[in-house]
Amino acid sequence: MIRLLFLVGLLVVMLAPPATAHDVKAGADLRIAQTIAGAELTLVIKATTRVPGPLRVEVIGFPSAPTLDLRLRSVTDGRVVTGTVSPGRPAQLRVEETGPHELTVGAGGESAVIPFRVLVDRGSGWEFLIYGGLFVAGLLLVGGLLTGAFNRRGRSAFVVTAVAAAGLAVAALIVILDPWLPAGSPAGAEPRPTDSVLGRPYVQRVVTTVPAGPAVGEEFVTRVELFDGSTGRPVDDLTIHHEAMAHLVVTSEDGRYFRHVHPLRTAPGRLEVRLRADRPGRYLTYVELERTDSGGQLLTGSFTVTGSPTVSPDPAIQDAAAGTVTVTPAAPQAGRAATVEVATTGTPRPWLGMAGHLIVRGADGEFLGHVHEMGTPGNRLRFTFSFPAPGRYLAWAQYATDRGITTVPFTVEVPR
Ligand SMILES: [Cu+2]
Repeated sequence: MIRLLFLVGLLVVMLAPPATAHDVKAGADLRIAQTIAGAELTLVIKATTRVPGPLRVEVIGFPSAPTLDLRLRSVTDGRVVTGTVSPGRPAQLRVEETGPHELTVGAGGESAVIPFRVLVDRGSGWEFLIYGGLFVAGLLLVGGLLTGAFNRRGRSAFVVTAVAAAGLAVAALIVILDPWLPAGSPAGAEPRPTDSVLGRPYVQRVVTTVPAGPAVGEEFVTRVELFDGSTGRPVDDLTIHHEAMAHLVVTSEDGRYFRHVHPLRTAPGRLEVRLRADRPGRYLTYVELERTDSGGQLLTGSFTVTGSPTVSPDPAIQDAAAGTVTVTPAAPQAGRAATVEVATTGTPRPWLGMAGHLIVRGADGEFLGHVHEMGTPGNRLRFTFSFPAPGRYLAWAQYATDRGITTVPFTVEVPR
């Protein structure tokens, strides 16, 4: 009997609680990277515990952020509250109910509309068994004591004690099993079919610039329009993926220009970011995103910049200083894991949920890879990366410190 109990206990411990990736949990902050007014920042919508109540919004700048104008609208009843937020000065916006909301963020003539849901945990729903069990046990314990005191015959006292013990056992069992029991959906959650395991259709994209064919040195808007591959309707169900609605990598064909930015949602299915190019030619764009209940997707595109190169090249795209990057083995084999170590200047702090990012592009632009650091021994970032085929690769390691985001560009040759 003891062996059986031990076996059951072991099984319970071994069965991990069911994990659902990218589920917005009540009680968890929502972190969204945005590139706005020339700044790279992360907006933090703090978890709410009660509604009506205040919703706290913070901003972290890499390295700085402008004051952002906030406008929070409840989709359910149209109620609007406004405020401002800057680093170290959080906003408190009053929310009246759970459910869908839109947060409009504005600065420097740009604005983004971020759809999200205000969720409040309702508990697992099994509490009634815990409290019920304890209540019954307590009641019967008192009853048992009274019965024992006034009744000489022990049998009814035994029954009462047994029921009390059963109540205690149920309460204790629920407490122990709680992480494995299905949690009730939080108040304000989107009603979803539970059997939607197939995912949603792939996204088709159109990348354009405003104006079309921008000139070197002139600010322009890169616009990404997302359409559902099946219906052709705008895709507006992006989930937060690595702390952003979408990650946009823009590189010149020669790789001397590199930007990793987080475009603003200016309309349903439309993402925009302002850029300035420093050389003419073809630019390649890569969008990393994830639809609700679907996997991650990588979408590619391109645009052309006209004019002649600017006099001073971009300081962010100089080659890495000797000794900054170590690739092991020095001549990596195609399809085999290689280790890339990058010496950092300053202590990295989390950006997009990680200490470091490595983006690798094939010389012809046909391939783009993105991995995260695998442990940071001291002021070094360590990545594991498998180059898919022989050839020349352009790579950029990125990390954030108090001084902002550092990009370390380097090239890797994978021999035949
Ligand atoms: Cu990103």
